[in-house]
Amino acid sequence: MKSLLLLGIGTSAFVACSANKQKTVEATPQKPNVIFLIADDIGYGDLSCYGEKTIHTPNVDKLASQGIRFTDAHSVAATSTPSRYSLFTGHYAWRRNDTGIATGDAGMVIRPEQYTIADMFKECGYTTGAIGKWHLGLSDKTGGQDWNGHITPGPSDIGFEYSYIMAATGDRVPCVWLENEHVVNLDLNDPIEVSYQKPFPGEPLGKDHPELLTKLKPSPNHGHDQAIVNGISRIGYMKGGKQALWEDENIADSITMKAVQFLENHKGEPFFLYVGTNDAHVPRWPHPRFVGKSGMGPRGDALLQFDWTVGQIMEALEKNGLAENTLIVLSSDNGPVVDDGYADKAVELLGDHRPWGDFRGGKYSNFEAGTRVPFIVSWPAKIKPGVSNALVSHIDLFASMAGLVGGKIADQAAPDSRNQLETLLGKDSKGRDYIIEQAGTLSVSDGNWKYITPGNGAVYNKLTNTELGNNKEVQLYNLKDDVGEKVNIAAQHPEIIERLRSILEKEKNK
Ligand code: NG6
Ligand code: CA
Repeated sequence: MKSLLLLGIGTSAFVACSANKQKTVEATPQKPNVIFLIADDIGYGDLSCYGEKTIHTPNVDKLASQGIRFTDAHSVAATSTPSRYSLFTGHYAWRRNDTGIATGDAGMVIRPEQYTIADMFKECGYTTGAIGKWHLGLSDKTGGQDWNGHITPGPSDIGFEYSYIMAATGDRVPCVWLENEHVVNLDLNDPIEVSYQKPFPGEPLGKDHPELLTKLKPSPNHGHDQAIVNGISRIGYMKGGKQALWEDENIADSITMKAVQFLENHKGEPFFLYVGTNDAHVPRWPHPRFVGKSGMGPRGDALLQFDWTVGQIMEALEKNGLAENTLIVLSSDNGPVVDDGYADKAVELLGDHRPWGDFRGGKYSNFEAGTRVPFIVSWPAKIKPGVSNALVSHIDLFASMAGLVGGKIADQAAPDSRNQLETLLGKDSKGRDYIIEQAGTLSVSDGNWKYITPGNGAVYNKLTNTELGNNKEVQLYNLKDDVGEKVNIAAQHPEIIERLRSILEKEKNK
């Protein structure tokens, strides 16, 4: 309701939603529940339904077999914060200059007055929840959190009625769960302090005390050598809160359990649940029951753990009679990375596995593997299973979900999101006419042609072994003939470059 009021529109959004609902009543007689299951750093080739023979993810495969598996779907950006920002707001993160990878003490990137997909669901009568990875900042400003009190503004100010989240990432402090904006299990006699500026005297750091790193050590020269939590050094400094610290091996269990609880608690009403898994982000320290199961070390085991989470959620839906009328979107926030900073043998044990499938690059890259992610939409009551090659972007989930539930988005809200519901439900096989991808620079793809704007960024990230796709020259690839973006044919096709370049210019000037 907030943005409508801010925009000076008198009608309540709920009324708008209900009024609009009448129009869509035929298409959606019963409001479906909606779950977004967003993996972290899981690539196109990391799920067996996408064709790699080296990994076995039966639960995701089952979801794909009952829904639509998309082959040309994209996250908005090749890292988490801008990707999730855009997913929740329908606003391209690159329109702002403060949506880069957030620290654990960052202020909230989405401001309370901004209209989000959760606001929209809420106004349409949905119960809303956010569980797992957040990475969108909290409180009014960097360092503005009261970790020992109510951390506000937070998820509840942008539409999520319930939240159980980690503030940022597994490798950033504070390593605690926040439930409804309060640290879980906090002992006020051992208050939490967090800083990204300077260490706390007396608190050992990974860089000085490798002997205390009993679980994982950072990869050489790859950061992650500050606060030590549970035998793993992280990014940022932290003090206190011993009783509240998460156990790394239980992170997936906690997220899964909270997700299952949420859907059980709300089975009698329509709900929207965002689940951001920690798998397969670093530090990878899966539960012992997955250790050694993939043969690929902790990264492969974390993929199996992700698959387990998916299976548990599907089973809980089944048990509670919700499976038929729940729409699940399963995807990843960005492409895959093998060594992202910890010596977890992910490189050594990768074998023939190709997390990026046939695509070039990976997380952080302008090349396709940066944002071409797994994307499955399942809704047994309505969707005929299949595979779709339509061009799809996370940016459209907001408007498409509004289309689904009869939500009304005011003009200025979610400006970049389009209603692509027909595509998501498998009734349209084309999808968008173009998408914009964000990494070191911006790219435009129409599904056939991909134009990467010139940029001065590094060509290669040695630490993660990623071809970043930055180039001082214009790049143009024909994705249909050259899906691996091997041959830059910019010189041969100035007219195609001009067409894609002008699309981007128009978008930038909006
Ligand atoms: C990088 C981290 C990386 C990961 C990433 C965020 C270093 C050297 N690397 O800065 O490990 O945390 O940020 O990943 O610190 S994301 O998927 O949440 O965007
Ligand atoms: Ca990520």
